[in-house]
Amino acid sequence: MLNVSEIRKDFPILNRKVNGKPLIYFDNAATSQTPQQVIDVIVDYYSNYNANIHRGVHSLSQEATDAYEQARLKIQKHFNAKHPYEVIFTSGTTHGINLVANGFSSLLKKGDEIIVSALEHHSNIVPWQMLCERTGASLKVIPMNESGELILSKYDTLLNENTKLVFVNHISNALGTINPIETIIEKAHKVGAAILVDGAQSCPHIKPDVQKLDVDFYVCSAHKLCGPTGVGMLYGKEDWLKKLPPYQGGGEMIAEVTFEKTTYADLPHKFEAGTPNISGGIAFGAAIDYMNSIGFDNIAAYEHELLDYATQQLQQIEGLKIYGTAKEKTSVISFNVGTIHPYDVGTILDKMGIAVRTGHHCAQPIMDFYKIPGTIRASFMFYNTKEEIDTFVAALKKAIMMLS
Ligand code: C6P
Repeated sequence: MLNVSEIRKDFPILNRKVNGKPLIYFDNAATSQTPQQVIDVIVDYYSNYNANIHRGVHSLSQEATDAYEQARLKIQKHFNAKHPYEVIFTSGTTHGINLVANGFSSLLKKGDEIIVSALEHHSNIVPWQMLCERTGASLKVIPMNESGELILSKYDTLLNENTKLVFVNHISNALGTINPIETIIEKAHKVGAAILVDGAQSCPHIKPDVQKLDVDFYVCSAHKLCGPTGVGMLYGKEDWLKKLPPYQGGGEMIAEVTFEKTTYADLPHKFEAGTPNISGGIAFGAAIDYMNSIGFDNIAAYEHELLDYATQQLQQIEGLKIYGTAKEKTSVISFNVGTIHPYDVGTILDKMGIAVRTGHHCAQPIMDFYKIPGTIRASFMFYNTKEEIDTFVAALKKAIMMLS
């Protein structure tokens, strides 16, 4: 059982007003809020030991390096990577996917096939299309059904000996569907394909075990799990990370540089060119500590309660249609009301202090599937409450009256 009123005290932003009304923040799938514990870590870094890492002999640099590498260890432990050097700091999910897509440029050829799912965010579509353009490989798509679930029997028909890579998200950002990644990974491996799982939406709700999943690459962003923006991680199995060439050249990623030839640093530094987001990396570690102190089982159970409660309330509104009704779903509700434009609803809700996301959610193929321009998306975290949902539903009814 979560003590939500105590938890809410950790989040200073939840005390503010927006347009004169207490903030109700239901845009967590875009970015989660940051607890004081994580904010303090960032302030402490800039107040006490701001310095570049892995470079200086001086004390500040060593303190910063130690804290940054401690964060890497926390992340390794959290995701259960076998080695710390299998954890690459990135600027976020998008960066991690592009790093892998770029690396595969030299490993794919014409005739090779890669598979993506119909439920992907643009970040997990466009880099692979660019990879296909560079290599001549072709892109196949696992289709979805009306409920927003992937049709796995169709996945079976796409897999063959030419399949080199599969990309799928763990949880859809637009619909909240939890994909059966265990099965998807197993099937990819049966034909010898590598698989990348986009964990941007799952990392705040589920604690994945990358070794148990046997996934080749797993990417996520810290800002989705109560950490700062501009930092994330790529997990890759050691063998794969050794096979892939570096993504960016620069300081930190080299062993030796001459004008004739440069040799690259070992993992993880081979993929970490330039000065990283040091405070962000350290705060990412603090965010993981924070989430674990609440407990992922507690988080999942409570958020499921919120999802069920909100779904029941919304279903009672005439003309309201929920998109994404998968059996396995996380706390995301995408919906429209009649022919009212989502943007108009979002704007009125904002006037009442309620933050939701409207639009295509960077998942245009999903919107095309349903033949809609976009949806209103409410997404909940463990610091939200049923009372907030009540206020949101009442505000939504008012908005519908104004717009009808
Ligand atoms: N989705 C949303 O409102 P970045 O921007 O790199 O941290 O994450 C990109 C990304 C990749 N995959 C999935 C499944 C995602 O949900 C996101 C980010 C946000 O849904 C912002 S567009």
